[in-house]
Amino acid sequence: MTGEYRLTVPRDFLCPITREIMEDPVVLIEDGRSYELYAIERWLRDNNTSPMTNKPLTDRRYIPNFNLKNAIEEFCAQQELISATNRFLSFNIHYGRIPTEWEEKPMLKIRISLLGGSNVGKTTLARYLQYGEKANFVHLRSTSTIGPDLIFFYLDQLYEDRYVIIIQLTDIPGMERYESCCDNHFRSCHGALLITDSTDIDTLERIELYWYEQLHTKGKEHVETTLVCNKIDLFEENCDDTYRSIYLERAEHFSSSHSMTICHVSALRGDNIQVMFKQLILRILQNKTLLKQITTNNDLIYDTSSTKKDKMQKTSTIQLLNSRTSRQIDISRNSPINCCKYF
Ligand SMILES: Nc1nc2c(ncn2[C@@H]2O[C@H](COP(=O)(O)OP(=O)(O)OP(=O)(O)O)[C@@H](O)[C@H]2O)c(=O)[nH]1
Ligand SMILES: [Mg+2]
Repeated sequence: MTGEYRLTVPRDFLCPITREIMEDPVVLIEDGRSYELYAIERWLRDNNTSPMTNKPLTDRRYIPNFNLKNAIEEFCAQQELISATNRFLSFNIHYGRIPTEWEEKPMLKIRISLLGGSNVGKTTLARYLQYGEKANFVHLRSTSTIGPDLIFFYLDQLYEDRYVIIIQLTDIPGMERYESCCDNHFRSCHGALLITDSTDIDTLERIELYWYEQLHTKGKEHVETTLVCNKIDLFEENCDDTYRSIYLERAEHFSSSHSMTICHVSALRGDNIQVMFKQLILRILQNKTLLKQITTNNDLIYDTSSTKKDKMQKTSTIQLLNSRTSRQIDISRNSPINCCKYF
């Protein structure tokens, strides 16, 4: 996703004998230069000169250089952090069982809600993220979602080299008669995809007038949002120029006036789906307020008692484990296999 970034090693951190970063730097008193301890010891066994000046030594003593050691340790810690960030940025979103070696690691859960009217493509989008191109071969009953479906994913890179990131995706029913059951998901989500069908400008209006308003009245103050213009395949093929420019202008105006990202996708073909999710996840993790909630308040939204918390934390894993075995079964739109019963 991004190129590898590394800090330049200051020359003073390198031992003049080994040309490597020092772990135990010592100062040779006579020439005032720092060397790696084992390297200067070896040098002085065979030589009676300064490795740097080549002049004969009258004083062969050396003392630890604590200041340099501290500076090198700080540099290495910073470099390690950068390397961990570089590794993390190459993450992909996965559906299925988390690697066994991660099962005991601490988990952070990010909640993302799919919001938008009926038929805009929320379930199709979630299915694409689950199954990729195979999504089109998974048997789906062509019914609308009737209860919020929770689907769990994990990122295949550890965050800060230690946290497993679990993504809880909520696929909300878009039909108006189910709207009242969505309040919990407005309140708890850290990020939301506001989805429109780009071939139907009324779905954009519904986002402006209802879904966005609900999210901002009931949701977290700092929730990260993306305006999703779905069905670009149909938009490009079937819509005339006049309609397209009206729709695009309105979508861009809405997104820029609310400082949200806009993304053109096709949930059916999978265009831009992974990229869009990756961008949203990174924005959530870069949002200090949300990150604090995710790291300190993870899973405490419904119940603060430790027993319930433990149970909920395990749920993510359990759900991921179950999802592997249930994948080949008939996967209807509203199949409970993706619903986590504890929430
Ligand atoms: N051509 C095309 N069709 C799409 C796309 N996304 C979704 N669809 C179709 O749109 C219809 C509705 O998609 P759903 O994913 O069920 O819509 P939904 O938003 O989940 O609807 P509700 O569950 O009622 O809220 C289905 O027939 C999908 O195949 C897309 O990007 N391109
Ligand atoms: Mg649906």
